[in-house]
Amino acid sequence: MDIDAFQSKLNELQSEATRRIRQAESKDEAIKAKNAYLGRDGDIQEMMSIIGELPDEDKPTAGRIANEAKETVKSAYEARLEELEQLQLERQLDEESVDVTLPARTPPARSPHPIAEVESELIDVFTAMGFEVAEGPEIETDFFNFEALNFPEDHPARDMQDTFKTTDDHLLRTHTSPVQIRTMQAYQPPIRIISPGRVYRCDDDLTHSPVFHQIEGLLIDADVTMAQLKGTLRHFAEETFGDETSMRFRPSFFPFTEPSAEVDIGCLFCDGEGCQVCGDTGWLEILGAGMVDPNVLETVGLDPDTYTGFAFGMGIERIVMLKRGIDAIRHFFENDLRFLRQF
Ligand code: FA5
Repeated sequence: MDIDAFQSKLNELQSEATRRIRQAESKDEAIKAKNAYLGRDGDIQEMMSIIGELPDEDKPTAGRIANEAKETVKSAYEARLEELEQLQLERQLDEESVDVTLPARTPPARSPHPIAEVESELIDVFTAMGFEVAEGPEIETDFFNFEALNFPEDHPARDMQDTFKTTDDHLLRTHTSPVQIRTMQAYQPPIRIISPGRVYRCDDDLTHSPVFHQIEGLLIDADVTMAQLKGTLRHFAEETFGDETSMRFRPSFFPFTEPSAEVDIGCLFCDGEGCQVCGDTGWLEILGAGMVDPNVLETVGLDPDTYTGFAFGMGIERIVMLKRGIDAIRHFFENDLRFLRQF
């Protein structure tokens, strides 16, 4: 082979190689095409071994043009890789492109959780009567949850509220009544507060949950009477359950009120006739209440000869269940959308 034949063979291979590389549709195809010419057994690579057989004076020219051909093919290969990457990116952008003319996605319709809804209805009823909202911590000390409320240590009255303790002195509050103590310590009478919030007890059945909600009420002033307690709760019952609702006070016991009462409303399901829901009594228990015990007033430094007061505490779940006809308390805490979407 002479230098002219060498050159024309090389030209032929170079244009073949660049054409194949430019036509490659993928990175793999481009690599394959490049290797067919520049790889160890590639056609252009093999031309290098022929250089040795050329006359001495042609060897430098042959070496130069062979290297130039290799460089040209390599450049074509690199350019094609870049093009392929660009194409791939464009294809991806095309697929993922946003159609700005599409109508906007509207967020799904939301509604408050039934407990939050009734809680805020109850807050409206009491704030309209002049009560203010007060809050307290859910992790309480034994002092605020029990001792200051006249539950002596080891007294059987503590057994009424099965308790989650976190340390010897700390517990998850079992009722909202500790907010009474915190408020009386912080403010002078007249005091008129309601305190909604989460409370915890080691309970679990159809009508009792380990976490539930209460609303506490407290009114302290000179000459507060039980008649005012009854009037306040009667107004609450009428606003919450309707004007025709009947109500009764039954004597009861709470360590922090004296006298104490459980308050029932006439059964909403049978109009007092007696049914399964009210256990054939015609009445449904909705809250505990009473006149603030003088011992409690003394503990917070108020003179029981000057001040009197009433307090009440109700379970919110119980009220929602009655108002909305819900048969098991656990529905509130299961987050089942089939339940929640009904409200
Ligand atoms: C109390 O918790 C008193 N602190 C209420 C009170 C306040 C009385 C102020 C006097 C003065 P009791 O343990 O009865 O009382 O609970 C009040 C209400 O919470 C009950 O009527 C009931 O509706 C609700 N309740 C009690 N335990 C649970 C529970 N595990 N799950 C859901 N609701 C509950």
